[in-house]
Amino acid sequence: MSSISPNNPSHRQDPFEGVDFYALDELLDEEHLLIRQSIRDFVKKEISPYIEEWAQNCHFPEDIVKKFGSVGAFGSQIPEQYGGGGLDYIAYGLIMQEIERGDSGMRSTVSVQGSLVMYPIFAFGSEEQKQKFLPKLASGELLGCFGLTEPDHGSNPGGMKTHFKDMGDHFLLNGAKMWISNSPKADIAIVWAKDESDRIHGLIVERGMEGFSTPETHNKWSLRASSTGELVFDNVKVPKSNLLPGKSGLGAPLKCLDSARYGIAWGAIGAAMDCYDAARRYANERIQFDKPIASFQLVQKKLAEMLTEITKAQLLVWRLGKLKNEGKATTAQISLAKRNNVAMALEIAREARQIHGGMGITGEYPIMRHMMNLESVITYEGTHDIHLLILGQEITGIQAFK
Ligand code: TGC
Ligand code: FAD
Repeated sequence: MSSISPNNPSHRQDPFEGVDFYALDELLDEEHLLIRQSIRDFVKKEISPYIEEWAQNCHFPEDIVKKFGSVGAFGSQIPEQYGGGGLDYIAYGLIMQEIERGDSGMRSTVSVQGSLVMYPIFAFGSEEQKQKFLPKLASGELLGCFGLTEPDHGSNPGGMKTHFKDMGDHFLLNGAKMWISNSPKADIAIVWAKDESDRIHGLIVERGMEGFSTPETHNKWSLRASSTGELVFDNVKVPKSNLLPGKSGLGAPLKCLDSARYGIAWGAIGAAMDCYDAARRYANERIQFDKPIASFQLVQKKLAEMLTEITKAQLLVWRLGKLKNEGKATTAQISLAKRNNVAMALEIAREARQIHGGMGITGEYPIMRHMMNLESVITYEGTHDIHLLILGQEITGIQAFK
């Protein structure tokens, strides 16, 4: 690939300063503000100058993993004794917001590692598993992935076919997972599979185990700077000590998804803020009919509606974060926020793209990249419609999935 240098003038300047129309910073404490600033600085230095080229070239920069580790982006909500940050859920949300302001694919890497790999090991793992894996995952020495989705079971993971047999001194794992973020580069995979009684369990599958492969998924138009692939298990011998002993059943992976979906609700605001900020600047600079396009009412309408929706979304996640800190946030509340905020961000990306006219389709601006990324974000971790049905079930008491 071509050389990537921040000194190359084609590499994007990043003048972003935040969006806070309702003085919501007053709801954050000193530590939250410091964490947000340090991640914002990190994104400006380590992601913004390069992201366009990574995305254009479908390149996942493997060295970013240790850099994320060094800035405390992995497992901020995991206790410090295991290498995590020991921080609250507002801090976790702010980290996701700032990283997704840089790129949704970068945020994917971080939310998978923190919420879908470290969290299940922390919540359902043995003490030995926690000691062995969590500090290395926190530092970025190890990269993990989470295998729930299968080729024939996406929205309905309970129908999964991946299974394992008890062979006495080990388990024998067979099956395949699809659409797995980080998989081609991951050192370990948290794999959800059925035992001989059709009960779902989590297994830690390690790179190098015979019969385990991770083919990469090519030709994506979305999350191009994130590495996506399959997990294939062909008679993989998994040591019994690699089974997560603390919880079984579909509720175990769904509990991990609660944490990751919560992070996405914050992250989507980051992508929306970046699009809004770029559109606001562009509207003031771009002259048509001898005036800045910002002087036209239709452009002002777009900007005013963007700011309104971002502000509503910010209030939503702040309250959700407080509930999460108190252990009270429900799955349906998280669904509402993930669904609303991702759709909001996608709509803002589309409107921002229009404000940029033809320039909006180029890599000179972050808009089209965010827009294409958000097409994955609105699908993974439960599609837009699945979250609507989770809410429908909460409201009516009637499940409409099946
Ligand atoms: P259902 O019968 O509703 O529930 C099965 C069992 O699970 C329990 N449960 C939960 N437990 C803990 N936390 C939750 N959030 C839970 N939700 C449900 C439930 O009580 C029940 O327990 P039990 O003891 O009675 O058995 O399950 P269902 O089969 O009807 O499916 C429900 C549905 C459709 C909502 C669910 O399967 C779902 O959410 N589908 C969407 C699938 C999804 O989100 N996949 C995400 C894959 S990972 C990913 O996309 C990562 S992208 C990462 C990135 O790059 O950022
Ligand atoms: P389907 O389930 O086939 O859905 C297709 C359409 O049918 C959707 O519109 C859906 O809303 C609709 N639909 C399905 N069921 C119903 C119903 N009952 N009622 C109404 N409408 C319905 N998975 C992982 O396990 N780990 C990962 O790390 C991961 N990373 C991903 C990264 C990317 C880039 C992408 C695109 C996906 C990733 N996924 C991952 C998979 C993701 O979670 C699934 O794509 C998602 O859950 C939807 O499953 P599906 O693609 O099979 O769609």
